[in-house]
Amino acid sequence: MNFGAFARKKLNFLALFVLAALSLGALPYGAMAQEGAADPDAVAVEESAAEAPAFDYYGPEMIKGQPVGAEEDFVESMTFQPQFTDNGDYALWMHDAILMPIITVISLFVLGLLLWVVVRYNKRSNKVASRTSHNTLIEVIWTVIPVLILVVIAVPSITLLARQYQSPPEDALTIKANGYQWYWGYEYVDNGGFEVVSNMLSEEAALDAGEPHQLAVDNRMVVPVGVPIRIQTFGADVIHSFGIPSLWFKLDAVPGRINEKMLTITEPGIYYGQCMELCGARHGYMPIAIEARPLDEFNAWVQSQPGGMTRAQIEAQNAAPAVQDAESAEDAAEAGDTEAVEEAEAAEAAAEAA
Ligand SMILES: [Cu+2]
Repeated sequence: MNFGAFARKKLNFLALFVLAALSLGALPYGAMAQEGAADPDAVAVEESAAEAPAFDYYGPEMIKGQPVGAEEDFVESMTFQPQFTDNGDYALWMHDAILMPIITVISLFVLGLLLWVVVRYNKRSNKVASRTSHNTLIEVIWTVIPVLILVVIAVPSITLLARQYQSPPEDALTIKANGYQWYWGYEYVDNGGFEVVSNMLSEEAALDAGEPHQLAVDNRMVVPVGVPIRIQTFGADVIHSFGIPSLWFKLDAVPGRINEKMLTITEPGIYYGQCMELCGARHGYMPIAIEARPLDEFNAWVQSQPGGMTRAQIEAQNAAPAVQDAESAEDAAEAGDTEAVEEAEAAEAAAEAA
């Protein structure tokens, strides 16, 4: 095959590719639609329902991360949700400022080339076919320019990848998200170990509360804002995936192992996500709802939970027996008990370390 034929074959392939991409783009987006119309009466309903727990949960006016239906905003429904983490902002910038312009320019350029070839070099307008098989200059150009484009994309791409793998700091707050068939459980490992079980609300209950059906849950995952959170995921039965688009967060929940990733949310609000790994019959009905609150409000919520303790309370509790040990051992030392003196020293060291 000479080079001309090769190039023509390549162009045919590109034409097919462009056609496929165009037809994909035209698919209706109705499947993603959510019925999320906010009902002002529903706020009052939620407020009266919130009498029993001491904690006042956010109402639907605080919803910040949720998908938008095509009938609400056609353009918004096709693009990313607004982002509420630093990684999300960076990724969105990379998409909007780097990837989309490059994709658009390349697509239009290739389309232009195709049209030019179709019009200028068809059988009718080009009776005598060219026998050119090599053109060194063009070959160098169509090798070097794509390489440069890839290098330009690689810089922010690898930066984003590295940022997403950043380990949480040692004092990050640990919350374990357990995937069950078919609901989520949130274990507050650093706050006394209680688990919040979170089930999807029925359509009626969700709409009554002014929240979108299939995203609203009975118990939200409450987390602090502006604090690094160590999210650990675990699959209790099969593989699930803990994904929240507006927080640029997705992590598989795998049986028999714990995955870990850092999450720092920048604004208080409600953020919706879903299980993102096909996990069985009710995979589509195990949504995630995160309620991000300032740290003091998060601590108040923790204390409203059975067995929930803030970190300060846990630290105080851990230090207390050590101090007691030290005191009782000092008494023993006065009585001449050498074993107890050693114990006292160990306890003091432990208290200092705590
Ligand atoms: Cu699942």
